[in-house]
Amino acid sequence: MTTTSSTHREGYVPFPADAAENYRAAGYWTGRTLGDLLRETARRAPERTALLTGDAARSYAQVDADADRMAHGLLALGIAPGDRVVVQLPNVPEFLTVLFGLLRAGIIPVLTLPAHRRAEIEHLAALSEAVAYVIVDRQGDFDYRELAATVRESVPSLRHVLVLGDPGEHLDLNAVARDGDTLPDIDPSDIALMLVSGGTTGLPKLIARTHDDYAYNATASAAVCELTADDVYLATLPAAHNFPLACPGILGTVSVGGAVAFVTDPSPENAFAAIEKHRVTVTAVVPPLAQLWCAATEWEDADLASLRLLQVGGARLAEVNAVEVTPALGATLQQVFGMAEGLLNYTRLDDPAELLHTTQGRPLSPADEVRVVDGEGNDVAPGEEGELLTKGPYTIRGYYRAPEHNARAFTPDGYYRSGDLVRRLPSGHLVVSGRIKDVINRGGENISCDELEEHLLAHPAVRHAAAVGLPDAALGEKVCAVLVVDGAMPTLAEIKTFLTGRGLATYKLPDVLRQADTLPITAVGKIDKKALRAQ
Ligand code: OOB
Repeated sequence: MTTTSSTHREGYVPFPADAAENYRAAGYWTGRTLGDLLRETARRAPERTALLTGDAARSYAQVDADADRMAHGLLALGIAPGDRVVVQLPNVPEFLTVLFGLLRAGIIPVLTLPAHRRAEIEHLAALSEAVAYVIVDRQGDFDYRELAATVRESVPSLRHVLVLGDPGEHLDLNAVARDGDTLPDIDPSDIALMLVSGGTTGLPKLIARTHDDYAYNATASAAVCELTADDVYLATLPAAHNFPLACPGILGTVSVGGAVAFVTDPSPENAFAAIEKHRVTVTAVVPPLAQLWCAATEWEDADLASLRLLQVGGARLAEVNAVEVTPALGATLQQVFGMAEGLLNYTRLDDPAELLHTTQGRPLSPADEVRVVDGEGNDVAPGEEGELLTKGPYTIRGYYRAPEHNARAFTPDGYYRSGDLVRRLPSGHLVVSGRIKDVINRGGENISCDELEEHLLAHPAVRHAAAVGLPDAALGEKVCAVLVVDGAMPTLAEIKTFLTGRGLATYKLPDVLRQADTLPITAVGKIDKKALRAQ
């Protein structure tokens, strides 16, 4: 017997009833749960490979049974449907069993990234009132068991720590699975899982996604990427992130009966070996990794011929880097502009090269509503820059347990204010031109960091570039360009001449140049401007 805890709905902002009805009537929401996606494939194609691990492979029938056993085991521990469980696993095959086990039990995974540490985990565990925390024993020189012991002391709701590997003082995850009879009925409009916001200010927020909306997110994305049962998806980015999880990622691949493989280390050496070994056809990366992979084809000799689609997103991909992808890796490039809050934009596989290289795609769904607005909230003229506002069948109406923040982050009529600056082309494709807050105010002139970075990256010596504002007594802020270079560092005068030659206005030219060996990155691998500014 299990009882559903209904506390999980406290602080959840549901879709309005009329919108939900429309999404169902139009067929976007099908009433399938995320657990059903796996179940349906397992029934249709039990013998097909679901999971490619180091040397073995697991079929859909096996993974389906593993997930059921995990679900029964978790419930037997006294974790109830509706309870929240913080999951912090690297890209290991067990991620799949734990995820589907939780989903099948109606227990809500709070999907944190391996790079999160005490500040984030404590905050997310406390906010969600999590009852359990799933970790791996250690990775590299970091011991998650110690982190868990600390978090347990400060978060009283945490009753269990489940460890993959040597459990130490905690519970052994591998000993949890057990047989059982019936699993709880799951309401597809209920919360399936929680993602963590990639927000650039303050502590991360929780993004509750329902079965209905997230199943649509994954299956519609699979359709746009033309995924089939013959595809092999490599989870290169941390699997807990929306992009590799459901865009179309792991869930999209499972829905069509393809195979999933994982790598914990996305370096070219390691990822290329996995691509060759598993005959990987699709994967997703962030722009700095795409750049590294392209460069690495010069010295790595793995066979990448199986790769048909490289998805790049999470941050702006500069045109100079976009054009390199297909010649270097032999795969079609797809730009993906997405957000854990919902809206996904994809370039389509048959888009002309110009659009593939210079835009961040167009909305996934015909039901996505996108507005581009000025500072007063009025729609800008077509083609003009403005803030992207959005609502739709897979975009949240509010963050979890964050009423004050929601009052600012959503319009009264339910649009999410993305904070992203975009231009919309006649084709519907969006060009991301920056973040509202990622501007430098130099003596009253606003300079978009993205724009300046794009120009800096066009310089042959510049591998990575980040523009940040530095406090300045006279100007308020001055422009600092931090560069990672190949070979000799250009001088400030050379950079100014180069940028002027590209037609950049004088007030946007850097005042200061700094060289760095590497740029700080976020948990998913984007350039971390906040950390850079702090430096
Ligand atoms: C993805 O999701 P998040 O939640 O980690 O970050 C969302 C933010 C967006 O609001 C935007 O500021 C930025 O990341 N972003 C991009 C971008 N894709 C995301 N900025 C410029 N160009 C792009 N292509 O990052 C995410 C979620 C699902 C799929 C892909 C990425």
